[in-house]
Amino acid sequence: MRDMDKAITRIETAFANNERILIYGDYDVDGTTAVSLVFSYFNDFYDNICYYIPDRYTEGYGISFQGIDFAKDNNVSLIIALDCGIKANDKVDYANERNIDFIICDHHLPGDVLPNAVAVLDPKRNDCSYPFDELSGCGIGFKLIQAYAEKNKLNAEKIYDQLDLVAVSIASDLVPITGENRILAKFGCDRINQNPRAGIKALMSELKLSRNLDITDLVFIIGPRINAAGRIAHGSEAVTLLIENDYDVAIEKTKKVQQNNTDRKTIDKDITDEAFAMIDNNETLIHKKTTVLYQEHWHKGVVGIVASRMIEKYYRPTIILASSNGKAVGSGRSVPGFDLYDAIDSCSEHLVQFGGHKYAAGLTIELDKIQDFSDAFEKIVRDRITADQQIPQVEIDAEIELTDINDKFFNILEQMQPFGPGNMRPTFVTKDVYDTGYSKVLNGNHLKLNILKDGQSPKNGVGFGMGNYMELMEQKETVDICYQLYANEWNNQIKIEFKLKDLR
Ligand SMILES: [Mn+2]
Repeated sequence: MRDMDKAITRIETAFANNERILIYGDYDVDGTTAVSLVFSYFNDFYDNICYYIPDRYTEGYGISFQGIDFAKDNNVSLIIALDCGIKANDKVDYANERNIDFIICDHHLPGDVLPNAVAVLDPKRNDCSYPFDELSGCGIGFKLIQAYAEKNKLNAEKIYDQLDLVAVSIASDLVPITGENRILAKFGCDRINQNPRAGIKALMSELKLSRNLDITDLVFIIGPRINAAGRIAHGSEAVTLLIENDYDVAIEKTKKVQQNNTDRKTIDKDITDEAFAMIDNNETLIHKKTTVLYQEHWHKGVVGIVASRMIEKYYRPTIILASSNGKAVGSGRSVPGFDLYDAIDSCSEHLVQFGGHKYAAGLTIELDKIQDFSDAFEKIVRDRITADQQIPQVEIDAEIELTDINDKFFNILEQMQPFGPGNMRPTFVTKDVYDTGYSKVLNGNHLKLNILKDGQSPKNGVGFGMGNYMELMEQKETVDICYQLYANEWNNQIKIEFKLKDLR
């Protein structure tokens, strides 16, 4: 990777001169896992090292002046920035004026001019020929320690011990699980399931998770708990858990992480319910093509999560805003295919600032401009969104018969793991199946299916939250089902079952 030699040489000089090194990373899962990874690895043989995570609310995303002041106050002369810094030109200059060097390890798109750092590791640099562009921020941190170990002929096992964190970052940052990420994710999941670090083991024990975890579990169970620290308390709480070597201490720290997550869920649910009610009780809002909502008392740490929930229900481009320092700040989320960033860009005259990409964006608005922005955004979306983009689509990989579903078929499918963005679990369609008479709605509105197709033996499956489809099954002679296959372990027996995605 471009600049790797420079980075390693600078780190070796720091070790040789016993310089104080600061590991700096963002407050999200990618940032905190990256900091934990690089810190744990170097701290194993080098003591003069500390870490810093900015406060989400007082400092915001990326490298902050406060962080550099902290470094100066603590006699730091080298900062290794992870998952951020690629556009922090002014902060790096500020550090240079104070005789603090920077090594930047980022995976975001660089601007026209790179910061004046000792080394800038970023596979998305135009002049970097590294063959894989989609590493997570934590993945770049892994490359750094890997290069260090290689150059110094150190034990490779110690490097691989850190892969659990890389897997968590890959899952949570939603980078594609293709190429090198798929390999890192596979061996990272193996490490989590065979011999996880104390912090992750403690988290799994607190959650009573005894089964093997996959990428989906990392996205929905482990990731949110690490993330909750930065949203509710402080991102450094996640790092203290992930770098803890003592299991009993880790168990104690997990309790705090769990509490943060419970608080986060309560806040998130309260706001979501309130937002649903705002729309459902308003005829005009119900029929719009967009959702733009603001409440002064909403917590800005969860606006992104709430926006995603709104899309699940109303399926349209959504922006949720909360107040911050006299302005409205918020997060936008889009539906597949629709370019949210472009749409916001077209209304930018009403905004203080905005940034993001096709499906997710952040923005700041003056309070008295919210209505103007909301109207302009609605108009732009109404003009641009296609009919297809307004209906949830299920992508189908293949049409198969019930007789195709057997152990051998399933085992071959499982070899495609780990699944995730860029490598989704295959979705199948089987046509003309019918109820054996044993299908039913379970409490909580889940559909328990037992279906047949002429000449083929019956299969079991479940459709979560799809109990309302029972009526359709009873009306029609045969239905087409769309599903994914899973192994269901019950009474020490493994059964292949399908998870219903759609039915018609
Ligand atoms: Mn990242």
